[in-house]
Amino acid sequence: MTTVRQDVATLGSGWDNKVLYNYALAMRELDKLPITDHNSWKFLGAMHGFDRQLWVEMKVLGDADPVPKDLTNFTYGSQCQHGSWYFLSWHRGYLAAFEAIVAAKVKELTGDAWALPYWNYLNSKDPNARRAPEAFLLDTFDGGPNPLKKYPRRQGFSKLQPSSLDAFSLAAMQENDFQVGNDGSIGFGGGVTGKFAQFARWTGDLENNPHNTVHRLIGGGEGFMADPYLAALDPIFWLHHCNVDRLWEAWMNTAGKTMVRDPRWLDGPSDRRFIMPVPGSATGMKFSGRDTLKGGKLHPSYADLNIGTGVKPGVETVTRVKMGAPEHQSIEPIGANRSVVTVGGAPVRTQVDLARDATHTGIAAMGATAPGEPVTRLYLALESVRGSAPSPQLEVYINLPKDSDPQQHPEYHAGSLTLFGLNVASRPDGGHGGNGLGYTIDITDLAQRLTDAGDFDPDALRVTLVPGEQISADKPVTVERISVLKRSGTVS
Ligand SMILES: [Cu+2]
Repeated sequence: MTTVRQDVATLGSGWDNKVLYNYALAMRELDKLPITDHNSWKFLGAMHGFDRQLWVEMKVLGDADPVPKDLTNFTYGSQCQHGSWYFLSWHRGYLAAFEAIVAAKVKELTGDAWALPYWNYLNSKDPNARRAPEAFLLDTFDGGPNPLKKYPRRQGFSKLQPSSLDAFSLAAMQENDFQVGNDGSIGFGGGVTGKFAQFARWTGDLENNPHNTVHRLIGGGEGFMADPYLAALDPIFWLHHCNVDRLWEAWMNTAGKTMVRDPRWLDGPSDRRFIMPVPGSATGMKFSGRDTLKGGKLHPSYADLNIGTGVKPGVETVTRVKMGAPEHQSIEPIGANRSVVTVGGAPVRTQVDLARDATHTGIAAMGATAPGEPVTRLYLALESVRGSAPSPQLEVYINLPKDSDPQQHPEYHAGSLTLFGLNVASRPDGGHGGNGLGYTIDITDLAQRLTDAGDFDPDALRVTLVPGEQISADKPVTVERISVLKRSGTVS
């Protein structure tokens, strides 16, 4: 790839931003193509997720529009990979295909070269970083409607407005390992799966935050970005994912980070290949994880990997103790609750009974820093989370005093989850039998603080789930199991 992806904020405002002007120009043309064309706006969007009835309802598609078979038989359509270690590699291929098709159109229309820009929304040096690039908010373009604002977003949307507890940060960048343990329940990149799965099981740290959060902050309850079936139709999707992809690239280039080398990741999935359309052709391009890494045909090039990434590629800056090679670390469940938890209109409490000795040794080794010493981290795992809303928000507290208002006690807040794709992952007729989603929340620092304050009982952990956006008595969320995981390693 010869073109370099740049920070959209550095390219000018409004339609003076030439890259976004050309983007709008190309999208207007790609929108004229029918969904049967592999280079059409609709076809590209449907590759992420497709539901004919919903698309007709949302007036994306006409009632009688013919839909190509290769969209509905999972060849091209509904390919997006979430809740698994393929999340980052699949989306990298998806970005490359989209970028190539738009760039070819820009070239044809203007003669300009074009690369997808990224939205650097966590750039702490830019006070306007959270504002959407202006071109996505303008009503008109070139005397007509603005293609970059074609589809609905959260009401009144003009910038990302996370709540004070929202998981909107670069915390994920501190994790040192892409995947830990046999199933990858813990790690930067998501859970292990050998097979194709639109929504698999364990959500990786980066996918959880900022990826999922930003989808909800843009989409709200009514916008396309909140729903995997519609998200990729919004042109802003691509600038968001471009930044997520850049964060992965920055992470891989940082000393002390361990990228996965498992052949199942490099060459998988085992049951099929990922496939992307190419400009002006009906024949697709197949790829696997290997192609997305340095030296591979889908490896991108970014203008900068430092600003707004929370890491300094090339510089040894270990902010968190290394726990040894991922394959030498272990993950052990040290307790679980006893029944399914249903969260509707109000906070719900549940108790996780802990194995006392395992908890004691776990807590004792949390702060280890001397090389060769055993070191642990603690995680809260939420398994098989199900519901019908597309991206509900769930707040998680531990050891919150009984009958107290969670809002008044941020000191017990363990984490905030955006359950992006919950609707798709919970469908029994979906690719994964409605298994729902899984999350792990790092509670090491909180457990340490509670221990220091004498408020951590090694026999039991009290967990409170607080409903946020898109959760109500009518649209509840259920959590099959809540457990505590102890991750053990050796300081290295
Ligand atoms: Cu996404």
